[in-house]
Amino acid sequence: MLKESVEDALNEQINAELYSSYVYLSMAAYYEGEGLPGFASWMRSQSDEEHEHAMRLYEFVHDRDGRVTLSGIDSPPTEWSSPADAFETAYEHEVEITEMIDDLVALAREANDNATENMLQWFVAEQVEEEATAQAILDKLKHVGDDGPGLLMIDQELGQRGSEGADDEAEVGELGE
Ligand code: OFO
Repeated sequence: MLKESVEDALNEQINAELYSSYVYLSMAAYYEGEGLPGFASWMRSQSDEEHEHAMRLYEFVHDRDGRVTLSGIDSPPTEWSSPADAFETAYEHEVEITEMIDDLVALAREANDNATENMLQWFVAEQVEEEATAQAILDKLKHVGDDGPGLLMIDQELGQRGSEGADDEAEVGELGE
């Protein structure tokens, strides 16, 4: 049985994960408009992954006999000044989500809710990866600057995420090397 304070915070996190999904979908649309299909496809995969994060929390709340209550999702930004600017936003967004997860862990500890704390450890590890991946791609974008061919090379690389037979995480991981 979930304590009310933990249930409320988990519902808030479900909303934050759905907002993340919305932000990345908005970025996908931006990259489509910029003629960068690889970036767009990467962002669509990221958007799907965020939806899965929300559902992971959804399942957990129900498993603990809690009640999921959905609330309005804020409008995401729709325009960025450059491909790198959008990734800068993605990176900063992930840093904020990490802070939210850390606050949730602290709340679960305070409530002596070991099951929630244990479940959240998956998100703690996931956030390390999310931040590192966004940072690695952002670094690459900063290196290529305004170099068109360099940008197209990254676009091609990002387009491989989730391609048939490829390991999704490995594909992303390679971008950080
Ligand atoms: Fe759900 O990890 Fe990003 O936001």
